Amino acid sequence: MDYLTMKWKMWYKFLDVNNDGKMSTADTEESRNKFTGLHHLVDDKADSLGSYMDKWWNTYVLPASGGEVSKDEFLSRLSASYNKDKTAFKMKMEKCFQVMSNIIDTNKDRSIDFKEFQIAFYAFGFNKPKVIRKAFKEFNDGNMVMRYRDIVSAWVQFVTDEDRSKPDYVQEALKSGV
Ligand SMILES: [Ca+2]
Ligand SMILES: [Ca+2]
Repeated sequence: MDYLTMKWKMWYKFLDVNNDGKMSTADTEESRNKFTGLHHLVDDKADSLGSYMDKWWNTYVLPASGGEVSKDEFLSRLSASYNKDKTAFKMKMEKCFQVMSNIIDTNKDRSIDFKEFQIAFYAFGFNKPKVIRKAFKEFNDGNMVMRYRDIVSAWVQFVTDEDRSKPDYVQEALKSGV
């Protein structure tokens, strides 16, 4: 459990996009603006992707009403949900990263290319080009694009797997840069 809690703390830090020490709607806004700006999305496309992104935040990491969540609240919420029903927790996290994959796949070809991958990290305030490049290579096994299911399974492993003997790519990447 300690290992998982440590990874959830890293996730919290990653989600604190503006680095003010707490996760809140300000992070939702910051990530949405960075994401639409870096992809040069305008008008309807920016609005619709922006609203998907807001919905992701309010469904999976913030309370439905928005607001803010302290690190302690975030950890206790995750651990309560995890301990109540591990299978349900895992399914929820699968949905969480499936929805996110769909958002970051801006050209909608059902795969994530390097540009989409990089902008997704930048949108969350993770500005480490070398780490991102390395993660992309490790993740995708030398292909030019990544499949949703590889991204989803890596993130699901990061947030649900207690086994510290398995290599954890997301943890490795975040460790060297959050
Ligand atoms: Ca913040
Ligand atoms: Ca794509």
